[in-house]
Amino acid sequence: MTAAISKTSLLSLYETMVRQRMLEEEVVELFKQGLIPGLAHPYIGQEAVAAGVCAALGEGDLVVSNHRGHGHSVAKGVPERAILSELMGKDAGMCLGLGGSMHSTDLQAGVVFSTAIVGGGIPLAVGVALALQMDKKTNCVVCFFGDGATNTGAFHEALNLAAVWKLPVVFVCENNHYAVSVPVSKSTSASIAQRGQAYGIPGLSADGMNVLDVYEAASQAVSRAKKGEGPTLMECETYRYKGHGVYDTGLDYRTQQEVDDWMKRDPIQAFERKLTTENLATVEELDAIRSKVKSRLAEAVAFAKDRPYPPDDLLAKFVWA
Ligand SMILES: Cc1ncc(C[n+]2csc(CCOP(=O)(O)OP(=O)(O)O)c2C)c(N)n1
Ligand SMILES: [Mg+2]
Repeated sequence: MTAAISKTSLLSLYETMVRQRMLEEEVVELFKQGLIPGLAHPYIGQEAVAAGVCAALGEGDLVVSNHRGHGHSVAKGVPERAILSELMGKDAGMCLGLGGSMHSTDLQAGVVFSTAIVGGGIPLAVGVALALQMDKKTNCVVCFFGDGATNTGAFHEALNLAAVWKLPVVFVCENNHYAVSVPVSKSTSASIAQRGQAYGIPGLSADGMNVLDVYEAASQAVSRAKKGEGPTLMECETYRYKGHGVYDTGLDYRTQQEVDDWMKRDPIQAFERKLTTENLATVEELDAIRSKVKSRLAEAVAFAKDRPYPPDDLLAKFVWA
């Protein structure tokens, strides 16, 4: 499979994951410094999912995101400076600083919206897919959500309707094994991927710690959606290294040993090993990518810190009442 992917695309997958990781590490620091109001839910550990899925998308394809969405925005091409400005509530943010971490939109990049209502984005993504179908577009929409979201009624209603109407949507479940503190083993009776069968659609399982595995599954799902064959459910098994949110150590309901075991499968390190041992890239090339991302991130942090907060009169502009 790797042979079919160009070196440029492989390096691009790597760069996307490094951008996601470095951005989130910075977000955790900025939160500790009191520079990010509200909440943030780190994506660290899950990078291969959004990187692999978004690499399978083309021009005009869309993404619906959730509360753990910074990595989705990065993978869809939103610049770090717009994300960080949004998180800090500054005027250069994706939503002019009004949305914050969990409610960010960048229509130009194709991030239609993100929502903090668990499962709430799934039926809305179906609506986006219906609009694409009615407009006779050849694009698709990807909806990212967690394992917890698959136990909401909205998930089941949305999958059923999308299947009946053969809508161009790819449902991507990021099974990071916890919904806040509840392990998936205590909330979910069968494999999430298998739930696709109940609605007559494919249910694909991908290794969410392996960016190429995710890319391959997503490519199948995207191609099916664009051919008018309908939706696909993808379950990507992954893990969040940090707590549920920036306030949570993540160790009250799981052991350090469990975290360490997952970290041994780190998606970025695993991909580095693959690229270098199979002579697909050199250590120097990967170092250069990390340096580039690091300096661009430092510029973005300085940029966001310098920006002003949005003017007060902007508040009333978006109130519909
Ligand atoms: C409808 C609803 N119920 C509860 C919450 C509180 N809440 C926020 S995130 C979350 C867990 C989500 O778990 P999962 O879907 O697995 O996503 P993850 O956080 O693991 O990425 C909960 C219960 C909410 N935001 N919305
Ligand atoms: Mg989860």
